[in-house]
Amino acid sequence: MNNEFSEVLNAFGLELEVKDYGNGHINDTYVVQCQERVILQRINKNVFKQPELVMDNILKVTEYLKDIIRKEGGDPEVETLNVITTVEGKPYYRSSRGDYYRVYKFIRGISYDEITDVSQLYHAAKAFGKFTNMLAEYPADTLHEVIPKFHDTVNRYRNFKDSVARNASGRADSCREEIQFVLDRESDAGVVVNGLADGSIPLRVTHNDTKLNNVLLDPDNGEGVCVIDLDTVMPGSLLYDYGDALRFGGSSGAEDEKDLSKIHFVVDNFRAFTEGYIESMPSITARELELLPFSIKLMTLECGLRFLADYIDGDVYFKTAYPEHNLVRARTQFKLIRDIESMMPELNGIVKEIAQKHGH
Ligand code: ADP
Ligand code: GN1
Ligand code: MG
Repeated sequence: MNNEFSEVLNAFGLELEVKDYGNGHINDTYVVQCQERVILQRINKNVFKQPELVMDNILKVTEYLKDIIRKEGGDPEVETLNVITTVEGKPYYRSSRGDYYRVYKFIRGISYDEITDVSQLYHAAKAFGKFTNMLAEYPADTLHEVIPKFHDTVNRYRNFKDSVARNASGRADSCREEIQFVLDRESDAGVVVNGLADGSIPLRVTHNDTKLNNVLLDPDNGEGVCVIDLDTVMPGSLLYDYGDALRFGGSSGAEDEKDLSKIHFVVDNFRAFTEGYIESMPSITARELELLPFSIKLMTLECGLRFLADYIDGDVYFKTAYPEHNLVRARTQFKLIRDIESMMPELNGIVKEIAQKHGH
């Protein structure tokens, strides 16, 4: 174990203790104090400029959720994240190197990086929908905007154009077609941001990063156990959560699949997720329902342009495994968008049908 880890574990009172034990004359005997299983995370300082505020949001939201879960007869130790504080009672520890660490109780569950069965989408949707529904009465304006304008697609376009103009990596000329693809769709960018501004779309407490691997599913019965990765919980629109989940979960392939012939939007995945989401989010409004299919396109566009901007910036934000990684990711998003665009009437029809079934 490196020194940084022993310093951090010590701060959380989690140091592994090994002591000589007993007075045997033959063997060497030790008593080992093992701790419960926990998750230790170093918070990304590049992404989260003020980790204290991230932890403040997480504590507020998880304490609130625990109360609701308890009242509903659930298990608050399992159905939401539980922050373990330092011995001094702080929800994070700043190491001597200046890094921020936090510890959560370990929750038993599977985090799927790829979909292996369509039921995973149904159960993930129920968990994400329930998460937003439980927070429906939480005062959204008491939460910090830890990444300002995170899903403000209009602002993402502004930043994208700045990245292209700056061309820090010199890569812009190698992806003119992809840049044009993004620019051609700029008129979509304002739909949700403007709806939030004029009140036609309700401001809610949202998760904002609803990849399938951010929900733990029960290894035995496949049901949703807990929504995790709460770093980006902020005021937002439910359309961000629904759209981003299907950006990922609606794809037939990995986010970084190089062979684009393997990438298409899967209607069965869409149907399963939409069923689960509408079922567990009874307070969804008519305008939100109407925009569900559009939100998938919007969030896929936003994510694609973020990958492309990062490629042009020289890979400064997302972790990459090889030089073209961000460009490959952007291309899969754009392939999906073409598919979604051609399927829009069909997707709208399916949402209407499911919504009616649930009394909307
Ligand atoms: P990132 O922001 O890098 O995606 P996450 O918070 O999602 O980080 O954590 C990464 C992975 O660690 C998750 O996908 C999940 O597999 C696992 N994980 C995170 N928190 C817990 C927890 N409390 N219990 C069990 N596994 C967890
Ligand atoms: C990041 O942290 P992770 O891997 O769950 C990103 C999301 C992107 C996603 C794309 C804070 O999510 O916004 O949609 O990658 N999170 C942040 O895979 O930027
Ligand atoms: Mg995650």
